[in-house]
Amino acid sequence: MGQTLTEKILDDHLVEGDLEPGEEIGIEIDQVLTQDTTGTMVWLQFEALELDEVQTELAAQYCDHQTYQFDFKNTDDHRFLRSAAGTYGAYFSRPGNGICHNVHKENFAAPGKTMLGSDSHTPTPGGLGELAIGAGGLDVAVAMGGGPYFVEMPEVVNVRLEGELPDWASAKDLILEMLRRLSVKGGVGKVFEYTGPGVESLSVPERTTITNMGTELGATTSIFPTDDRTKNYLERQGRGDEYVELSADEDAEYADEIVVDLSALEPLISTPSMPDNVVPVREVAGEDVEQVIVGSCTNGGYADILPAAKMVEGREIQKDLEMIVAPGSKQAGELLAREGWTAEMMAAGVNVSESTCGPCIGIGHVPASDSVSLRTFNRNFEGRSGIENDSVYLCSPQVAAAAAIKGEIVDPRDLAEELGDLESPGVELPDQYDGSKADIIRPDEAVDDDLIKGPNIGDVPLKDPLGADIGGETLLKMEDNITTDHIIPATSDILKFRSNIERLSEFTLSRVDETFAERAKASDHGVLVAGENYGQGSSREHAAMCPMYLGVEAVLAQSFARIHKANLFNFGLLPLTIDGETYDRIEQGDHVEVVDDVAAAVAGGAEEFTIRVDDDWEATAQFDASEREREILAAGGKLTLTKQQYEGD
Ligand code: MIC
Ligand code: SF4
Repeated sequence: MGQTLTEKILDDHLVEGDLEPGEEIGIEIDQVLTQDTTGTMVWLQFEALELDEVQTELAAQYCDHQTYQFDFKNTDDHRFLRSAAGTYGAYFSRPGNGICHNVHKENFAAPGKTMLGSDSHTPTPGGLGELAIGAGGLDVAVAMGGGPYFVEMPEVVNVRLEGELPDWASAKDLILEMLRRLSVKGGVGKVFEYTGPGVESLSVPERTTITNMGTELGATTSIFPTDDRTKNYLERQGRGDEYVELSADEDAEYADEIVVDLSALEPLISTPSMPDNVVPVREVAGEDVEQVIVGSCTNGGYADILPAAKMVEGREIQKDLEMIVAPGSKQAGELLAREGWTAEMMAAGVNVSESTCGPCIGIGHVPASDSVSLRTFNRNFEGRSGIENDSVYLCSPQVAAAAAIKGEIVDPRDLAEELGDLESPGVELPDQYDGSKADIIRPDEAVDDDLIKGPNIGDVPLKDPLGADIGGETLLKMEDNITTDHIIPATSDILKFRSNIERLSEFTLSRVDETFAERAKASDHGVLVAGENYGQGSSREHAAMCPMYLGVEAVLAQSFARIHKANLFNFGLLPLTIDGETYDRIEQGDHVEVVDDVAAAVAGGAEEFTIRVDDDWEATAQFDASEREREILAAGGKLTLTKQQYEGD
């Protein structure tokens, strides 16, 4: 039987297990990526592993999320990251050089390679045939030390593309259509492999918009085959020699097939405040807009911004609205400037910003109260923009620019008809770009050979080995789809403590309940209860570390997001799956106790536990863990276990 492209790449990198859906496999990692919000912990953990240098083919550290330096903490973090990259042999991309996924795609992404990144949008280079997976920082640190990455073998789903995109529809509309059909949980345990005649009509930047936002479906990753367009893209980057032709075998078998006719797509939009609240733009047309932002790792490339620039050229954006353009990389920004597009945008009234994630996680350009913000980003979780009760819509650059011209949400097809002189901008790639100009310090140019830690950089918290008794007060009962942004918000006032868990933990779950951290600390032992898809969103391991630091011992949820569940294991927390009835019955404040000797049961292979609630009633909770995850829990976390393994060798 033939293989899917995913299976081929996994097979080439397999070090443990079989490619059977649901089974745990270990794969060798070629490249790793870290960024500034997750990277400090990655390097502190790497330091704790006491290795001399990075063991993967390539490691790259980016400074992208918070590039506005509010106080010394962030600048100290960036300096620490530079020193860590220099000390251990990683590439270092300076603040201002762009968002990790954009810069990585331009400079390092290569067909057929595997990559692990401490950011949930790591799958972006899947658009170039790289198999890239997002993970918690500790998994990335261990992979960087040469250890395999363990993941449940996903089901491979064939997304067959037919036809070609019509005028005004874009790659963003394709991924929004996937979200409309499948929801934010629709990709859990899956890889989306794009195939079919429609693939060749999409440029590499369009493909990476799609693979980037596969994360919002909950997918393990997404991938495209390679072809002349991939080759051409790499050649423009001066990396033509890295091209490899890759595709699935003709007789490959997929777990499922989804067919999307590109020619039937129209401009779509996600309405507040979940990426899968997708409707045709026409359904919400007429809504007043006060802010429009074009940028991010989803739509921040040259090929994404150029359509918006062409649309506003020679026009003026509405006076009661602000339009911000933040190029995803310095490369994109530099090319647009050289070709005069930045000047055109500025003349139209656009506020051109630095290359950063910034506003995507509420750092800068926070929307005004009670206002609508239209963004080309990938997430619109409530409060993520930096203000509670925000109203953030997600759309393509074309829809964003149309709103800036009109002052309200409008389908660009209708605006074109109204104006008479607005043409569909299409997609155009830049001419050759000399990659050496990128603002990256190579390992052989390193400026530091020792770690430089500022006063805000703390230690990695460790936990005791798993004991027999687990349980305590239900410190918080939460609903479905709780995001890591709820658990540890990423706004600048909070994120500045990312390297200092003692301080950061004070903000744990504060967006759900302001008194949580205080209560958790006071009670010392406790559990969390949640509905479906707990921990969706980011790879932020702080969302497991901080509850652990405050004394949470177990999380009982109806289901978990993949990366967050792995992070819970990594920090020694017990993830238990409960059914709807049990969820309904447990109240906040109830005392929940796991009945068995937990340490012994985990070691003995138990797949379920009895929980006793308030000494009054009992229920069964499922425990789905691999052999390796059981060992991690027993040791009190992955860092302790990995150190023990190194010492044993
Ligand atoms: C995000 O988009 O939420 C982030 C910020 O990029 C996170 C990483 C983080 O938590 O710092 C992600 O997606 O993993
Ligand atoms: Fe940055 Fe936003 Fe992309 Fe996360 S989703 S990497 S915050 S641009």
